[in-house]
Parts: sequence; structure tokens; C-alpha cells
Amino acid sequence: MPSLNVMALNDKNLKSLPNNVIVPKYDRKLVKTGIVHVGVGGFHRSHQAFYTDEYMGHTGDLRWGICGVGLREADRKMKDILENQDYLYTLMVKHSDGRIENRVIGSLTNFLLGCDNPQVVIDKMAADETKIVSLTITEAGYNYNPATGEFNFDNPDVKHDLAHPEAPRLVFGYLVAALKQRKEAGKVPFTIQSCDNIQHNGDVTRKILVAYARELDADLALWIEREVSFPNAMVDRITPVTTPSDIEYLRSEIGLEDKWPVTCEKFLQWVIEDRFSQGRPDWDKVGAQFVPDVTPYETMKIRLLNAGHTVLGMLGSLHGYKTIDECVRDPVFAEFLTKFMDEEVTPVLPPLEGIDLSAYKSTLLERFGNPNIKDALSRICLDSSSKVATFLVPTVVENLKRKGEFRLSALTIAAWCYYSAMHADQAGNALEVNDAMADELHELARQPSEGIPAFLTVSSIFGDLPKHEGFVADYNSFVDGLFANVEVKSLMQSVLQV
Ligand code: CS2
Repeated sequence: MPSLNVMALNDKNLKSLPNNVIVPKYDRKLVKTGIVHVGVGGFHRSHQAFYTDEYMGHTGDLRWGICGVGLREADRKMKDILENQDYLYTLMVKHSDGRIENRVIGSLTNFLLGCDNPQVVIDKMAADETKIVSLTITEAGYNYNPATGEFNFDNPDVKHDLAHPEAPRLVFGYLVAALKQRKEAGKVPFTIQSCDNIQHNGDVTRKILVAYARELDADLALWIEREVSFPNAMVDRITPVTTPSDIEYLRSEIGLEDKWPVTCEKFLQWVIEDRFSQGRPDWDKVGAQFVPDVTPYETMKIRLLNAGHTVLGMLGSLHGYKTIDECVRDPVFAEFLTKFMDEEVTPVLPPLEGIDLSAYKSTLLERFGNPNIKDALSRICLDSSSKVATFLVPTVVENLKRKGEFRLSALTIAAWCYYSAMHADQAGNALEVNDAMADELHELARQPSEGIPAFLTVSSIFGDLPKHEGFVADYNSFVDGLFANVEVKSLMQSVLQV
């Protein structure tokens, strides 16, 4: 059999790629850069960059190309790969029946690395052409206390940035420096659009950015508060980590050499508040929704999907499962997830007019069960200190207020305590830990759990939870069980039987 001719991904080869690869429908040379995006990981590339590519192809409105920005040395690999590929990459959409749709995305036009030259990034954000600066910096990147909403000024990088506003390390320094340029030039500001899984992500961004700016320049802080738009949004598309076999599949099965493709599910959703001070792509022409208030959508998504992931991530990891689909194929895990969604989350969700919640929940089970997605629990358990605080604790707090159910959440948090203490599953196999608070949590989780457990006293994550005797009692009994080597699955079964 003749071997497949492998083509490198770049502009020159776009026209000659195999027929089963979808390519941009517009002339990339004509694309202007209207968006600067900080945090070009898998999610940005499967979501906003995809929507924008689709939008430009559908409408021919080419003002909205995206300049990617990475701030840290760790982003250099992405910059180098994208630069070599003329900023093109392949989105591998994995359907649940095994089909893979391969599509080259053309909406990225450039990539700048802040740590190489902060001023270049600041100038790009401040440039007239830039209408939107968008962010996927992860929940942990917001550097705030989810329990109080306050910005963390103790972070050494924040201290550095306040002392060196011309050469910041964190995104807040960049945004404030660029907005300062706009203000001083008498220009209107760009819109700041958060695309992270945080409730009221725009409001949170505004609050912390204004607090940060106030430390540098009170007038600028007032101007930001008054003039800058921070639309809230709900974002959704499950995007697992790219594996070497994804890269190999493209090479050997399709004949395409892409050094960093992105894989994702077919499903996607983007619900956005329509508050953009300098215009925006009509993303609604390609499936996004603009609404006056995104609250019900984001609450539903964060508390069901993201928290559901966390529940499976913690319990599944202890049991020895590796992926989300593996968990939901286990009837005990599937039943546990369903009960968690129905009995702990649903009763405390805000009113959701026009949304069929039962259909949403069954779609979630289907999405989690997609056998081709293989979403690793190690990805789900990354940065758990931010995720538990934003995805799960608000549900527990609401239930405690309303005398609702919380035992499934308590078991999940107990499993996280075990995970943090042992850095291993119940059979002793090492688990990956990737969390800024890992050391602190490791210490606290190992302390004996009589009375108020040390682990729950991290107030930025758990707020007032340790004050609730009922919650603490359940939590302690689960922790005791896990440390006495009662299998996590039998604890789950005992909760399900009640
Ligand atoms: C996941 C999310 O990281 C996580 O814990 O729940 O990345 C999730 O896959 C996305 O929000 C889906 O839209």
C-alpha cells in the first residue's frame, strides 16, 4: 500500500489538504485583528476561536481575527508551534459514534508572549483595532478569594506588578496598563470578556481589576469602573487534553502534520450578555446566544456540569478510574451523579425560564459518557482548590441555608481530603496533584479529624462550612471511613441507599 503523503499545516498547504479536512472559508490575508485573547489553551481554541472562525466564514465579516497572548514562559511552546503553522491548528471534533470531524481553524492571526516583551502586548491591547480583550485564564487565574470576592494582594506576583507596572507578570497589570494608554489618549476602552467558569465572570473581573487599579491610580480605577464593559458569559464545550495519539492519528490516518491539535466534543454553547462598548462579532449568527442576563445559564452549567465533573473526578480518582466516561459507565457512579444533580443541585438553582432542566441533565450524562472523549480525571482534578470553591461549595452553602441535602457533596469533599493527604488512590497508586494550594492542603488533610477538621478551615475555599455541625459530622464520618480503607464505592452505595 502506498504510504500516505503527510502535509504540514500552514497557509501554503491549505488548498491542497485532504478533502476530509474542513478549511477556513475566507481569505486569511484579509483578516483584521479585532480581538486580543489571553490564555490560548485547548478551551479557547475549541470554543471562542471556533465560533469566530465559523462566524467569519459564514458572514465574510473579517474584522475579528484573534491575536493570542501568553504571559508566561510556559506558553512559549504554544507560541512556537502556532507561529510555525501560520497560527493554524486542527480542531478534532469527536462524536460519540466514533466519527472524528477534522477542521482547520483560521481565526488566530498572531501570538505574542508577554514575558518576552510586555510592552508589545500592552500596545497591542491598547491599539485602536482591538475592540475586545478576552480571557481564559482558568478559575485559579483570577487571584481572588471565592468566598469573599476579594482580590489577593499578598500574591508576590501582584506585589511585583504594582512595583513594576510597565513590566507586569499577571494579566491584571497588562489590562490596567493598556487601559491607561487608552484613557490618556482620550479613547474609548476595549471590552473585557471573561470566558472562564466563574459565576458572574464579568462582574468578578470588573471587581478585581478595579481593586487592583485603585492601588495604582484612583482616577484610572474610577474610569475603568465607569467606562469598561465586562459582559458576563456562560461558556461550554468539553475539551480534553490533547494526547500524542491524537497527533499521530492526524498524521497517519489523515496525512496532516499538526504539532498541537485540539480535541473536543460536538456539543457547544455560549450565552453572553450583550454589553460590548466597541462592537462584537454577531456570534449569534453561528449558534451563540445574546441575552440580557446570563445568571440562570451560568449557574446551571457551573453547578451541574462543572460540579458534576468534580464529583466524578474526586470519587473516580480514589476508586482508580482514569476518565469521566469510565466513571459514568459504572452504574453506581451514574446513579450518584444523577442523585447529586437532582437532590442537591436542582432544588437550589435559580428559576430557569425556558430551559428544560431534565433534558439538560440527561444530555450531560450522554456527554460525559462519550467514549471517544476520554476526558482524564487528572485534568478535572487540576486546580481543585479553585474548582471546589466555585463549582461545589455554593451549592452546599445554599442547602445549609434551606435545610436541603448535602451528603453527596460532603462525601466528595471528604474524597478530596483523602486525595490531598495521600496523593494516591485507595489502592496506593499515585495521583497527579496540580494545585497552587497543594502543599497547604496536604498538611491540613493529614491532621486528625476530630472536632472541626483542619482541612475545612481553609476559608477561601470553604467559607463558613466548618460552623455547620451537621455537615461536619457527615464529612468526618466519610473521612474516617476513607482513611480506614472503606472503599469509596461502598461509601457511595451507602449514601445512595438512604
Ligand atoms: C471541567 C471543565 O475543568 C473542569 O473541571 O469541568 O473544563 C469543563 O469540561 C468545561 O467547562 C466544559 O465546558
